[in-house]
Amino acid sequence: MTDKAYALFEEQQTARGIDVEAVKRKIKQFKIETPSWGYGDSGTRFKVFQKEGVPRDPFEKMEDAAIVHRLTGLAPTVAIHIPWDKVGDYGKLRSHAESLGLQIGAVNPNLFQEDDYMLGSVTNSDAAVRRKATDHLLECVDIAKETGSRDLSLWFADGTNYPGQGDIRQRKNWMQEALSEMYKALTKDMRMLIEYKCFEPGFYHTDLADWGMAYNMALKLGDQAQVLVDTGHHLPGANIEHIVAYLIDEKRLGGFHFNSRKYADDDLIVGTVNPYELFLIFYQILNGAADSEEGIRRGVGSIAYMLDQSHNIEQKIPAMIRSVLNVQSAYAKALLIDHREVAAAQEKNDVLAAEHAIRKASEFDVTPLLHAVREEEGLPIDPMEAYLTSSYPEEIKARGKGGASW
Ligand code: RM4
Ligand code: MN
Ligand code: MN
Repeated sequence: MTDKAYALFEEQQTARGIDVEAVKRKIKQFKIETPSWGYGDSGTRFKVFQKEGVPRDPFEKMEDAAIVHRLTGLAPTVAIHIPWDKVGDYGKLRSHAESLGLQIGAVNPNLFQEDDYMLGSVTNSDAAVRRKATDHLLECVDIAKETGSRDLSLWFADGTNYPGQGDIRQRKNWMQEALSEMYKALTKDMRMLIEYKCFEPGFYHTDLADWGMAYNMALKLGDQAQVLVDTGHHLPGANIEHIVAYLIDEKRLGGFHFNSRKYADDDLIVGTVNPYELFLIFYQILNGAADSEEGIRRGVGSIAYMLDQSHNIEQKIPAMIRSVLNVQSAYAKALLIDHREVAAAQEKNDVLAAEHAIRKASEFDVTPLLHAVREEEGLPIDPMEAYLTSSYPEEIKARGKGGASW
């Protein structure tokens, strides 16, 4: 059944001049990191819901992440959040992950869950709190050494709620001081991915409010500092694709935190609210990498694709499976863009033809293509169904309620 649909797809795409084998190779290479915190209990600011079967510790989070990877082939790395994933022996967590076919991905310092940080962490007016926060950043660099992680993803809740509450310029300098100290502790192969967010929990100002501030900080720090684009961290209407293209051109796009949003930092399953935006993000990435040497020079090949979601009302493992599949299918569609066709339309200033060349790629049904890829990789054709009909959902119920939460 899939054979026939795939044969048609291949014929149709080949006729358009698309190299379907190359597309398949790229799909097979494409990986997405899942966040450990997306497997645990989480909630809104009104309530944390406790679910049956939720992992009780970081080791069990790895086990759930391993299932997602085993069924999709898409998620071989898992980001950790410290201290949510604090363990006595990170070497042990690393070997546990490796025994499950995983690797530990980005290390995320957490500087927002202690009373000391109520008025800021690295930008707190109290030098002792700034010291403590910076020490935590350094601790995370050490953890990254033990876990074999390349990336440190940095998000700061630092900001203010009222005009005059803090000295914005002073805080900017304190931020730079802390990040510079951390930067010096990096080994040559590590990267600092600097995340920005326009508001929340600070509602008047946020110390790193947008990509420009994160980019400026990265420029001051050096080449190992790059910008992390969390798709939920922009003001409504922001053109994220433009930010992506700009950062690629400046060689400073370090990675993504994918999620969907309707209003604010909603952290919903990626690709559910605005799949076209996701597709357009990939268009910019592939455009940056169209000429492969040029792409490599711009660092497009080392972009870290990560999810940053919290699943409050949905089942956690299926939510993660849906998320990685959504990203994969947006990527697959973007691989069907004929960049020569776009360039030819641009050359003629044919606005409608250019837009059409992009959009039509998103309108192809990539299901037969993805089925073929999974078949070739020895993966279940339908990973979601494979999970739901497996014994795993039943087995984890033995963990009971009250697992790890933030
Ligand atoms: C923040 C930000 C960070 C994430 C935390 C949990 O809004 O997106 O990346 O680590 O949430
Ligand atoms: Mn994030
Ligand atoms: Mn966020």
